[in-house]
Parts: sequence; structure tokens; C-alpha cells
Amino acid sequence: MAGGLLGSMDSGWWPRGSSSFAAEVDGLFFLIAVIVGAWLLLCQAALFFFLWQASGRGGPGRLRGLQIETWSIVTLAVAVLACDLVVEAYGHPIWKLIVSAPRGNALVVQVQARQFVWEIRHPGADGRLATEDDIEVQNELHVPVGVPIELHLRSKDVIHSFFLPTVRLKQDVLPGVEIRRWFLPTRVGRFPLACAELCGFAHYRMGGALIVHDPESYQRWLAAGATAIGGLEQGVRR
Ligand SMILES: [Cu+2]
Repeated sequence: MAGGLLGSMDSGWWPRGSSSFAAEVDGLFFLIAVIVGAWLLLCQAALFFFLWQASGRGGPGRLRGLQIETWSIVTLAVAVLACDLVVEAYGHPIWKLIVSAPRGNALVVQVQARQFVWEIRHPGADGRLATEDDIEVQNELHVPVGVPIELHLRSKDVIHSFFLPTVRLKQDVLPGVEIRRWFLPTRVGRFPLACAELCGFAHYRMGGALIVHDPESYQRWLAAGATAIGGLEQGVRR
């Protein structure tokens, strides 16, 4: 429900989700915000209560001789632990889902980060990577809607972080390791792609786009390669 509530929002602060697991991630975010918010209110209430008492307006000398009782510390510690466990119990299946292998036949796309560009190699019409018809584009990830996408993430130089806000996917990209993540795009459109790790002086330039096509436009994109389609002028085919 919470995920649905946040999922229905669409603003710069909270862009609407565009993947199969976005609602779950939103639900977890909402749960953490509620728990942390409740603790914030509780702590502030305690702070103002003690200030009021210490000021003497709550009765003179009420704080004199006040001792911290063991039971209050233990109760607080147990309450904090219980909140942690609730977040863990709610979040663990979502984490497992995101780091698991994709379900069904996924389209594999290779994403290579380097200062300060995303080099994205898409499979061509044959649907397979590392063949003649691969399409390599800078800073644009093109996918068909409703098809699971498996990303093979690498870095040529430093640590970057591959971030698709509407997909609710953020993954550090490390030199020397290939990390695999997946998502299922559920909405057609153009969505932001960013580097979420300060990776050098031109880090700000590592922005791009996730372009989710409907089946016909995806076929057109495949047929034309990256450069020929209107609106994709940033695309560079190699
Ligand atoms: Cu970067």
C-alpha cells in the first residue's frame, strides 16, 4: 500500500517508478521513513519535555536526583533492535529479488563506465551480445518494455555508481569486477540515468537516459541503429 502511495507520486523529489520492483522498494523506503520519523518525534518530544522540566515550569526540582534506570536503557535497546529487525524482515526479500538472476529470458546489455561516460553495448536484432550487430551507444540505455534486462556492469577506471532512479536501481560499478543486475521495465518513456558516485572532476557529466521503447519503436531502433531515430541525437554508434 505504502509503495503504491509513493509509486503514484511523480515529482522531481520522487519520480514515479518504472520497473517491476519499484513498488516494493518504495514500500521499504516508506517503512524506513515512518520508523525513523517516529523515533525523531519521540526524541524531540523527550528533549522538549526535559527542557521544560529543567526550566522549572514543570515543577521545581523535578529533575534533581533523576537517575538513568537500567530498565529504560534495555527497553530502548530492544525497541531499536525490534525496528531494525522489522526493516530487515521487510527488506531482505526485496534485496534478494534485486540481486537474484532475472526471471525468464533476459536481454543482456553491457554497461561500461569510464571517466566520464557510460559506454553501453546493446544486442542487435539477433538478441545476443558480442556479435556483429551489437549497437554501442554513449550515455543511453535502450530497452523494450516488458522484457527483463540483465545488465553486465563494468568500470574501466575508478568506482562509479550506475543509477536509474525510476527503476529504483543503484549499483556501484567497480574496476576489475563484472556485476550483474536486472530489471523489468514497465513503462515506455525516457528516464534519467546518472552516476551516483563522485568519480572525478567531470562526474557531473555522467548523466544519460534510459529509453524504454514500445515493441514497434524498439524494432525501428534496432533497424536504424542508434543515430537515425529522431530525438536520440546524443546517441553515438561505433
Ligand atoms: Cu562516474
